[in-house]
Amino acid sequence: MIRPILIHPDPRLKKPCEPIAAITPEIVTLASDMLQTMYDAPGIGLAAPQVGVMKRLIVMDCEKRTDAPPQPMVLINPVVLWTSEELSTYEEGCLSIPDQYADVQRPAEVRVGWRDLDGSEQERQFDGLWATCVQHEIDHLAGKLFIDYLGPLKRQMITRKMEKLKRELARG
Ligand code: K1U
Ligand code: ZN
Repeated sequence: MIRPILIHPDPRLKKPCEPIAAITPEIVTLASDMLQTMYDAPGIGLAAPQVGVMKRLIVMDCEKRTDAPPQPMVLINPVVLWTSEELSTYEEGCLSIPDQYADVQRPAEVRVGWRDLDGSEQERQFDGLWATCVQHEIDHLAGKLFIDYLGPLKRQMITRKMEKLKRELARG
């Protein structure tokens, strides 16, 4: 099932999420719905608070080659274990801030630990777009958006555009 994506500003996008204590059938359904929602958008990542669920779960697929098989990933309770000193800049977007893009500088490589849907502990080092995306998604779980890395004027300009968009969408 495709779930509606919350648009900034929304208080749920600013709150920290709760860890997942047990992988229940509801969590399995949430992960499946989030992958469907991400591919439908389309996007390369999605965090549970973006669909209004305040739990530490993210999904990603940053495979860019159109001839390669999809590489869906589900990360439960992800934590950043290590970040590189080297930084990289990427023009980020966000499905909760449609059609707005800005350069964000982040560590070029990160090591992340998480549980998969079987409950097994996983650990992996990410680089390139995967590293940018996993950091963007883990930020969502702490109530942080990519616009929080921008200066106050740029952030306010984007927020005002989103308030206008939400008023227009509400009017139908
Ligand atoms: O978390 C989100 O809002 C999803 C977001 C992830 C992201 C994008 C860019 C840098 C870091 C994290 C998106 O997927 S925005 C859409 C997007 O980037 C995209 C859409 C279609 C094809 C390729 C990329
Ligand atoms: Zn986002």
